[in-house]
Amino acid sequence: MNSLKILSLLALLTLAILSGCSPKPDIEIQDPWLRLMPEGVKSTAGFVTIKNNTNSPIVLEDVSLDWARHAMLHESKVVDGMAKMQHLDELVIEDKLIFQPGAKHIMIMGVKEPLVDGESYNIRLHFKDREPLEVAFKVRQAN
Ligand SMILES: [Cu+2]
Repeated sequence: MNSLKILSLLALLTLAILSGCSPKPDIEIQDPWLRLMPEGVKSTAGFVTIKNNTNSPIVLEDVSLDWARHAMLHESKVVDGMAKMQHLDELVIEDKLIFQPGAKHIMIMGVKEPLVDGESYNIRLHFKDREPLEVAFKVRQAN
């Protein structure tokens, strides 16, 4: 092995080590998805896990999108045996925030065009004192 090869190997190794140690993003997005609804249904819900990698709370204040009339933060609850949905003003994320079926979700109403299975649609997450984060949510069947 000549010295040039050794040098380039060393460079690659350094790069691998450096990238492995690069800091995590403040806000980590995991598995964003949208529930595929039957034809003709104009509302749906989005689900995602948002991880806070900082040492201080991050506040999710609102959600917005262009492909439906309205999006908001909701929570499903059973009150006196009845399933109800409640609007949430803002959500404080200490460690992580999980949106999932039957619990907190991004409520989407007035979908303009039918959503296509497997396609992605953007939703902006609005955090307090931060730039909005545009996230691609992928349509799939709820199981
Ligand atoms: Cu809802």
